[in-house]
Amino acid sequence: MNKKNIIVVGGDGFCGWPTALHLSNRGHKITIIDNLSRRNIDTHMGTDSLTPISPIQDRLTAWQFVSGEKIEFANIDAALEYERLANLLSRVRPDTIIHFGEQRAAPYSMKGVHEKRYTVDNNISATHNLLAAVSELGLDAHIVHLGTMGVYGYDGDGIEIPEGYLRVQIPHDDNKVVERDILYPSKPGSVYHMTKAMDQLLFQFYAKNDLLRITDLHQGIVWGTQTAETKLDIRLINRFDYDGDYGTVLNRFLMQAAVGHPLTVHGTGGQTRAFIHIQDTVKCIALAVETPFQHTGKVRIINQMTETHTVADLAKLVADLSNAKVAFVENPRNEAPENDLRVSNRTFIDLGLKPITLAAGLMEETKEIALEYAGRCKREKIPCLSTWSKHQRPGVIDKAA
Ligand code: NAD
Ligand code: USQ
Repeated sequence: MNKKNIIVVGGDGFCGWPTALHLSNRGHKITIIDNLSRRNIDTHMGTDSLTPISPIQDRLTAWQFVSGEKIEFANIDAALEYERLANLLSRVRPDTIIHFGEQRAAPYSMKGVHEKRYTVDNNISATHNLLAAVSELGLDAHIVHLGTMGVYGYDGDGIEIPEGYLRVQIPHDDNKVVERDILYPSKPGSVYHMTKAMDQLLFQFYAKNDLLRITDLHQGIVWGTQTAETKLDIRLINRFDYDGDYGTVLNRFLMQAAVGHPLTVHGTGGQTRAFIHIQDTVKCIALAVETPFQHTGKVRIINQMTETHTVADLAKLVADLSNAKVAFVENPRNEAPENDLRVSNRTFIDLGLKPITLAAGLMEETKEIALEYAGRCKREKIPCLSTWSKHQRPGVIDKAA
């Protein structure tokens, strides 16, 4: 395999850190860029990862100790420090850039005007700065971006969601029909998801105008915590978000079961979502990076998910494993109460991905993470207090009921 020179933007985060280690383990040269904003948001909100994550310098020292590989780190804000970003790209001259460096929580992005503006400014500027710098420096770097399934929306009409594009037929004069591949219509459900929809247009423009090679991975909700590499030393442990803003649904249910808290199902729990285990996330990204990708003038879009479930089904699965109670709480989000979801994930399956199923991985996650670190949970940080509009109520358990 051709060893690559890779920059990982957002490489201190939940997906970025295990990806950086996995690619380093596969022999690629890795440089992480991260402004540590995710850690700073935790400090500001009084929250913390359920797992005890080490400072970035300790993480890097531990990785060199266990693997013999050195990962470079630069504390750069990709949204605000264009010159420093461009200087680093110019010095490293990467052949691949993986872009995780965005504010990624939907509830955080809906908390208030500050968080909305921060999410838009941070995410759009970070993406655009990267694209502009690669173009300006004339780098032939493959940009791999972590997008989201949520850009497609959840219409629930049973159509299989394709990988990014819809082939449409447009009736034309003289009874002719013109065929086009168009971006699947975006229907984002939060300010955060909206930034991912906006990223798509930035990618389209730079792929066409500046001939940049771009892969956009539309990822589902990531669950699980550890990968083969993060298990090698306690200082490498991955983060596990459980609070009402950053915790995602399945990891929250596992944590709630471990601390004896009812599982907080929003509304009826009829929302169907796409999921992927963190170990499959890192494998998919390695496949995307290592598979040759020539410029075609078109962004390559791949759906990165392995199974779909309703929220209520997830709660039942976790409750059956743990005897936890299920609480149906007010839905603080403006989302369809129920939807179908069928998604094509043909590209990664064809490239050889053998997915970890929920049924196979849940028990290990419960024992090794949720129960192991339950004592670190701050129960007051569990409720989802961020509402999508002023007319909605937080997702808290009604004590009177
Ligand atoms: P995370 O918040 O744990 O990691 C993001 C990292 O990027 C953090 O370390 C943060 O400090 C850094 N960052 C943010 N803005 C930056 C900036 N301006 N400059 C430099 N660094 C910056 O999030 P995650 O869960 O690892 O998600 C990574 C990416 O994957 C995100 O873009 C997210 O939208 C996408 N994604 C995540 C999930 C999921 O379930 N976690 C699912 C689908 C897609
Ligand atoms: N939900 C509950 N109870 C909870 C928490 C959430 O019922 O305690 C429900 C939500 O209302 C929603 C569903 O679970 O219907 C998923 O919520 P989530 O917080 O797990 O996921 P989401 O907000 O969609 O965002 C996460 C990541 C984001 C990523 C996205 C992928 O935070 O970065 O882009 O998953 S996707 O959903 O496929 O777009």
